[in-house]
Amino acid sequence: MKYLFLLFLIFSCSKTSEENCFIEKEDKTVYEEEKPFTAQQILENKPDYLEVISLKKFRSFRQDSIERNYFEDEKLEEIKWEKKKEEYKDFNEKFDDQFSCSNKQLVGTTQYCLGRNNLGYWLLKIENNKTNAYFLGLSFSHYYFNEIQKKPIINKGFLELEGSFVKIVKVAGLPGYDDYSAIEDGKLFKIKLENLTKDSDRDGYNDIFEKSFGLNPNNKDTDGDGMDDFNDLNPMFKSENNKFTQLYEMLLPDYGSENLRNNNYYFEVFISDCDYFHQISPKYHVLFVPEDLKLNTNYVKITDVSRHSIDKIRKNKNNPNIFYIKVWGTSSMTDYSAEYKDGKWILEIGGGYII
Ligand SMILES: [Ca+2]
Ligand SMILES: [Ca+2]
Ligand SMILES: [Ca+2]
Repeated sequence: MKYLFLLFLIFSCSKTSEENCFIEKEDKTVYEEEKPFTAQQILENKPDYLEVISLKKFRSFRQDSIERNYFEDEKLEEIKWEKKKEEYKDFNEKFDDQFSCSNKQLVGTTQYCLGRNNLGYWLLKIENNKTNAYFLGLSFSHYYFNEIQKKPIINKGFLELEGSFVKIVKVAGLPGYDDYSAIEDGKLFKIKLENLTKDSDRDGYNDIFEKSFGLNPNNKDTDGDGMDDFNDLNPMFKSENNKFTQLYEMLLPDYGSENLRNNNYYFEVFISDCDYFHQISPKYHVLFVPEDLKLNTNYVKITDVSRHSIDKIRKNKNNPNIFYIKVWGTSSMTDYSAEYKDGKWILEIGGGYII
């Protein structure tokens, strides 16, 4: 009886695919700008493994960003660019250009650099020709690391980065062109390498990465489909094949014929509760974030890691084979109508505009 009751609870709490994947009317949720954290709040919410030290002498955010963005003449810029390309050739080649890299350091025969991609900051390592990337779990919404680090970033078993607490300043009308302003300068951020590189289930992703995005740090195969997290293109959910997963697969951002299977640190992140969307078999690595902010991980709550989104499906009231669905990019929205005919989807753009 007790179990039956529990079962009933589980059933009544979870929404059906019908509710999670389909909408009746246009969703008119108004986006509310969230208040940026204060320095105090960033400190209160910092991960346990991070130590923050206030420095007396430091390079300010302003100074660092002015020098970083300082544009000399075109020729000099080109020389600088070529020099950087040459300096980071090893990292770019070995990591297949999945990161932009800075502050390279050699420790013994091991090479390190600070990497950045759309998910956030990473420590990259090349050791005996083997590569590893460790996610820092520090949001670019709150943390800024100086482009020019005056001291080595690896020091006595710690990763040490100088920088500031920052907030994102949205540029009105230009989504994706966020700017930063410093809240508090002169910080030293310290993480013990042992904590950073910890990979409890030895699947290739450090614990911090798995916890930041809702993967299981104690299980190589989070969704139990037989493919380990590192090599699973859709590591959070088991893939299925039905007409609606096919529709979502067709609407995914297309990166052509480029083989991204081995780009294990390159992810597209989608905010969706729709089971059909969760069940896709993509051509590159994907992660999903729950629509309910309360169910998000601490990292995703404060970090905008999603560049594209695909809405819920709207039905045509008169024709059960016609559906409507919207796809959002960083600066555009496309409205599709989709007809399911002879076992295939026919997509038509029903209008679209640039924001
Ligand atoms: Ca792991
Ligand atoms: Ca895992
Ligand atoms: Ca798996």
